[in-house]
Amino acid sequence: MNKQVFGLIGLGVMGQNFVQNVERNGFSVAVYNRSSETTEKFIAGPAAGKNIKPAYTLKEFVDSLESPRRIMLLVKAGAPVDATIQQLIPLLDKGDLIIDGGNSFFTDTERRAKELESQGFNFFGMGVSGGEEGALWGPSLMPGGSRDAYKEVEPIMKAVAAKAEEDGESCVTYIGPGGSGHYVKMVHNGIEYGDMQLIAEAYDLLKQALGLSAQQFHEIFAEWNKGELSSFLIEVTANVFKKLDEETGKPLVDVILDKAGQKGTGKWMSINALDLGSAIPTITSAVDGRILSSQKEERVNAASILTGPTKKYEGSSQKLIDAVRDALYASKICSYAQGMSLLKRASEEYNYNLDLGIIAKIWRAGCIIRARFLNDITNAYNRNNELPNLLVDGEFQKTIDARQDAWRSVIKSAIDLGVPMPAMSASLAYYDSYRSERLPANLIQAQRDFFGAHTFERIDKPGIFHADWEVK
Ligand code: NBP
Repeated sequence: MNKQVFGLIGLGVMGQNFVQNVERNGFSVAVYNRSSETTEKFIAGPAAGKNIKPAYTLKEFVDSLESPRRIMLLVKAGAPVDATIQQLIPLLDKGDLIIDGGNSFFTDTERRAKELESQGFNFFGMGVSGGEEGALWGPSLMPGGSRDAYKEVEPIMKAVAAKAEEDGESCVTYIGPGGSGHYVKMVHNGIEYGDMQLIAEAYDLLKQALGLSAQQFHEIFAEWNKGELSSFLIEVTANVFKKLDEETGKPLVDVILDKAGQKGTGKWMSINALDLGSAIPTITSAVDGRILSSQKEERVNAASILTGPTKKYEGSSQKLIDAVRDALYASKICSYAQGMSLLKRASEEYNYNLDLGIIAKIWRAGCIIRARFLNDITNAYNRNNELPNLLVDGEFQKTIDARQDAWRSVIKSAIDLGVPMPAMSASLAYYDSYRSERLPANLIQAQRDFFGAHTFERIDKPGIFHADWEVK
């Protein structure tokens, strides 16, 4: 009997869509789900007439796959992944490959890879981005694990991944060893948090300063999507403003409660960046922005107590709209500069040997942060693979130079009007800090030495010094 080429466990929305994508690309598939009713429904529904074979026990599932087996898990991250692996192991042969395609935390992936590899199995942590549509029609895939094992699934992954518009290249590449695939996915998601917050701040300033309507916002974002900001998230934003609420007839965005949730990847990235000593203030501000938004009741109370400026914006509307577009682009560059710097730092710390230019390339299609500007990042790393920070690339430097007056004027307007722009301001402060030859850390070192004898270095000679700070 012919065995199936690819196995998938976990028929949630992602699993069902991913497996149809694999089958549509010519690979036979076996599926298993903990609850058999879901499998039955899937087989009778979307999988009907396709080369997708159901299994109702894990043994039946494993036996239906060709060797070495390629098994992908798309189950809820955390304990379900460990539980599924434990049930699978006694049924597998050495050399079989398990791929965890869920949003697992990278240290869990590191642990699982070590455990499974020590027992002779192959294990991959693979970031999958693009939501349910991406899973069905072409996601961006970030697989990390052993390079040899990747060869076993490379043709399948290349076939199912999104293809970049510019050159038709598949948005998947071997990322690196251990938990690197999930690490890169975590950074992708953190960058996504940054992008979303920056867009929301641009909207907020324009709304508060100019009182624009949803239709006007639709037109502005649609226009921005034709230029340098062209990206999935700007396109989504433009379309959001078109949707009317069926109950009230108002723009749906205006009736949505201003409380944003956060599932964890943005927070994980901020915590990890602090651990590695890599500054990502824009992305951390985006996480903070969601946290503050969720404190709705406190904010409503504070709004009746705390005061701010009462000024109205008096300049030209079009000038502000154009300046906000420029500020958004400059802030976005800074946010990506922080994300890429963190990847560079993590690559050194965890020996991932990441290729930053190629990572930017596989984010060009399929994933949530897909954007025209990712080509510019790849080009920057092609010019200099050792770039310490995107900001010092000649092209990005020119891009920011051309926009920095507008960027500063936008932040000034926000301050004058009392509109919070935490992520945009954090981007500008990052830029100003990074370009400062001298920061005020001399004073911090003096304070630390004063109260804790922490010592300091001097600008005029090498060595470690401590002063007696008592001035007689
Ligand atoms: P869910 O995260 O909702 O997981 C549903 C699947 O997990 C079902 O097949 C469920 O089986 C299975 N499962 C659970 Br819950 N507990 C289990 C256990 N103890 N043992 C075995 N199976 C268990 O589904 P999803 O939204 O499709 O996401 C799958 C993964 O992909 C997640 O890690 C998610 O973070 C990640 N992801 C999601 C998206 C997205 O847009 N949704 C995007 C990118 C990545 P059951 O049917 O028996 O309950």
